[in-house]
Amino acid sequence: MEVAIVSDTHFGYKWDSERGEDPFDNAREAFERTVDADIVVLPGDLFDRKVPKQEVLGEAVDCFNLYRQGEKTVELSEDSDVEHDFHGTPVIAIHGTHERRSEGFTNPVELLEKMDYLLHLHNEVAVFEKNGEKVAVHGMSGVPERYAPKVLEKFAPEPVEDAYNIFVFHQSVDKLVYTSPDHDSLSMEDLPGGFDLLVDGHIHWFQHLEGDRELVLPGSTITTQMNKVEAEQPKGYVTIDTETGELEFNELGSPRELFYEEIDVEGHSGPELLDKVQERMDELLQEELEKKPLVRLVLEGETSATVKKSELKEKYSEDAIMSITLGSDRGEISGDAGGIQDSDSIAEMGMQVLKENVNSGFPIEDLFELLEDGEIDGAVDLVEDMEVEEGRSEEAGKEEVDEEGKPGEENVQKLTEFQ
Ligand SMILES: [Mn+2]
Repeated sequence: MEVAIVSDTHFGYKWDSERGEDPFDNAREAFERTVDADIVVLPGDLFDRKVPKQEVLGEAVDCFNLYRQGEKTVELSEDSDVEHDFHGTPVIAIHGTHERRSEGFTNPVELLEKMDYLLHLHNEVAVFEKNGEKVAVHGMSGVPERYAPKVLEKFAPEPVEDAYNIFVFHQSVDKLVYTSPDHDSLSMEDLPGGFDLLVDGHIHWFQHLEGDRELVLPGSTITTQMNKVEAEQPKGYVTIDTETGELEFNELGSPRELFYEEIDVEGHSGPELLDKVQERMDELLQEELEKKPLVRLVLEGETSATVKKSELKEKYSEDAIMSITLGSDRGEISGDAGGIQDSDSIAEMGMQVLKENVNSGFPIEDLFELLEDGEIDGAVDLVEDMEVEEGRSEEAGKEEVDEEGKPGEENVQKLTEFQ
């Protein structure tokens, strides 16, 4: 069988900005190109927010209608934990960190299941059959990292006999991506053995690790972090031929270009610095591109120049969507990092102070980002959403993982993760 895996489409990411259509454009291309697959697997973060705007849901449904027009070539076998009547190309999804909600609340992936667009798995297996061949998809939806080892232990997925077995999850994994030293998270050794393939969403760039446990991270179909890795790694989706075990990464044709540029401004005066930036921008913008590119400028070195990031962004706003960082990829501002002063660095410092002082698991970065983008309605929605859910969690008094592995402290991770 041919299995296609399209991860982290993040519908609604940068909605209301000039990048608002990017998630849909990229997903549409991936969906169109995989409509003839026997099975499509979506490893979480289909949506960027757990309560997407109606317009975002509408466009997502337009995308999923592509699969509905596909042909169903497989049947769910009786070995499955679930029953489902697929229309068109069978789509199986788990929910990710961005969609997870407390028990009793419907997340957008569950909503799509109710609308009959896909089958949502959480600690369940779906087994497909085609001409005597079997493919088993075992799905564990996203849970807060600290609970992941326990939830997986409880799920304890066992490979289905005589089938090609895929385990799909959406978590950080030690050594592959930053995990907090303060609490447990999954490590490679925790991942179940005996599977033909392990598939992890969550991490936004493609990785394929072969060995004792074969693990593939398809990466997101869109750029979200504007870092060096994202600039170097193409965006795309994965296909697997389950008969030969052959795995392929398929690059998308025309996602928005990302340039990551480090510029040494050591000892530069203001005009020198601006000239150097201009020179680099001229080089970058030579190429004719379908969409205005993303440009991440990292200004390295100490300088006495006073430059406002907002002015630089504005200067090139016709030709590029700019992100400017001082000193390092992480944008750390130290007291002696030079004289580049601007409101953005104050924003970053303010965020640091807020993060240190807000310990309730409130998604403060999301709120800040919305306010920064001038999305007041979105910010109000987020606050209201949190009030409702916090009230509910308190009511339930949840500290431990429940049967479904859906703890009340669902937003804790938002503070440390951007994926
Ligand atoms: Mn993601």
